[in-house]
Amino acid sequence: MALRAAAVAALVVVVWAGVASAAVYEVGDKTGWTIMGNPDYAAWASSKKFHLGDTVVFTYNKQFHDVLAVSEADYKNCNASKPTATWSTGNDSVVLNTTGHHYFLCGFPGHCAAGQKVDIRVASSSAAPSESPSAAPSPTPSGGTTAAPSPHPNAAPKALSASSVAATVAASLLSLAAAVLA
Ligand SMILES: [Cu+2]
Repeated sequence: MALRAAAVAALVVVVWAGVASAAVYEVGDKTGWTIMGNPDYAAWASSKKFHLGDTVVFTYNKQFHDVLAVSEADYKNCNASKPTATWSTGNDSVVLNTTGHHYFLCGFPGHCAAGQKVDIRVASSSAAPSESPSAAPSPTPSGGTTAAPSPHPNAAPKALSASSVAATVAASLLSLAAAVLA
């Protein structure tokens, strides 16, 4: 049972690390969502690498701006008449749950034409960086005549603070699971 508990604990850590790796991006960074100062949202977007599950946050004065999700054609033409979604609280989080382009613009007259529009492209999942488990050091013993290595619960990682260790944790979990099932 101890091994089983350790395996479950390791699995929880892996899942947690996966969730924690989803990034949150403030649109325009500290400038926010505005036309003041003519922010370059194309430059902002191209400076990021958006992945499935990431969140973009639009922060703005709702008296002067809003956020509309629009089609590619409406994005190009700054047509705010038929958005597919609208946000207007002034602090709106949008989860990027599909790959491809996500087009947003401000629906206030003239703002899109002044540059308050952003094209956020989410890379396809196959293009997302994935750490190869083979790159992580494996604690699995190689060779020897022992058929079933018996790791103890201490083999499970305890203090993990960075999602970057997910691959290592996954490798450990695989070894642990193999041992449990053996
Ligand atoms: Cu605006």
